[in-house]
Amino acid sequence: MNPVSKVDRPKSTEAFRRAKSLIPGGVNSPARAFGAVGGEPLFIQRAEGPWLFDIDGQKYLDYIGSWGPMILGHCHPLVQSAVVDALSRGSSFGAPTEAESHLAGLVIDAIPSMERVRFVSSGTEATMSALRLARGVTGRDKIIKFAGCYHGHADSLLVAAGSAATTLGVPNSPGVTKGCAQDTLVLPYNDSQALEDAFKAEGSAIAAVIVEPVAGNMGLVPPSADFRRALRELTRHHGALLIYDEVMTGFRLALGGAQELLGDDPDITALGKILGGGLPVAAYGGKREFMEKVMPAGPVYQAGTLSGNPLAMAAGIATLTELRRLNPWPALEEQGARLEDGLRDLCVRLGIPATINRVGSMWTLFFTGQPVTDYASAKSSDTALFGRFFWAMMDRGIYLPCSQFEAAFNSALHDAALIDLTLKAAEGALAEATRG
Ligand code: KE4
Repeated sequence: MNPVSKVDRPKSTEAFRRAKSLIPGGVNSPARAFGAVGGEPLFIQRAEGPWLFDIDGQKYLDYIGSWGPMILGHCHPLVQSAVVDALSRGSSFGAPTEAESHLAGLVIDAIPSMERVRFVSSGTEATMSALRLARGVTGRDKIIKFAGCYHGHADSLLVAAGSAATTLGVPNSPGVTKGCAQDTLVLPYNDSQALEDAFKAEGSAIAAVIVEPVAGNMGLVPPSADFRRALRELTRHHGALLIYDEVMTGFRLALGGAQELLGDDPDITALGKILGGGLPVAAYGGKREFMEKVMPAGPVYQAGTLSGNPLAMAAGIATLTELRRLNPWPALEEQGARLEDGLRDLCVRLGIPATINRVGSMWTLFFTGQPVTDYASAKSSDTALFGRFFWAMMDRGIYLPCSQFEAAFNSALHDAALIDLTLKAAEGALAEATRG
């Protein structure tokens, strides 16, 4: 029996035991291991629309959506049929196909700052390649990232903030060398002054600043207007490239992502998740002057056996085409606001210190009474309470992200009835989680 849950899931327990005998930690990505909330992960049998079904026959309303991709819901018929149709013609050729240009055209139409785009197979590849391009274009070595932002597991991005004085990065994983980390400066998110100071000190050595334009990896933290202004002005003034990591926000916050919603104009953008509709597709792209430096057009090397994979392209084309037709963002905003207001009312009524951050269909309920504007304030949250709330919601059939420091994702199928179902579950779960 899972010590943190009131529901017995014997098949998941056995599946996890077997998985741990074969796969490190029993999972193929640490985010799924439930380490931050205790207990053991559920093994999923199938999904449909907004629902997940585990191998013990339990049904859950899905608020992770594969960590973002499933904005249309699971098993969308148009995506399914597109992939099956593509599969009938073969799964991979290692040669160009017209589908790649079709999806590239949809991306470029959606995101005006992207005049050229290169497909890869994961968000990590996209951000790693964007940084290599920025270093290749500028001839500079240093990059700036922000504490609490996650850009995948490329070595130069697995870096924590070093001593505050120097902001020089230190590895935050074994295997990342000091030599690699030393070129990564880590600053507080939303801190324009720190950014200005870093450029004053190192401006001529900085190749790029990479940022989640709306942060989802410390929980949901929106950017201040002043921070966004500083990002664009300081990079432009010092000749560094501004990289928007929209792997999570691309096509999620608007068809053109956070940069459309906020009216921003980055030099390079990284995309992923929704771009592949659940299949492995990611991309980086930007101004033609920069992208034309990518091999074979230019000297900056980047490659991938399954980049532009026909099945993944088909899923992406179907997803973006349906998003353009459906235009789900007004409803995602309306239902997101309904959920935010409902959760806030519950926490006030129950006397629970909480902060809810939301942008469109991305949100986080932080168990802290203070505003959450960066990683330090996010970490003031009561993560033990979050763990109890997570399992109390799971036992009521609501599947939330398994960490206080992740964003939740509504799909276009999370309608008013499902939001109300969520709020009903939350009322009981909050009361249970806060009982002494
Ligand atoms: P992938 O390499 O996991 O496809 O993408 C890395 C990445 C890059 N940029 C942003 C803004 C991201 O959110 C991610 C990956 N997000 C995590 C969830 N916080 C994926 C879940 C996981 O690691 O299993």
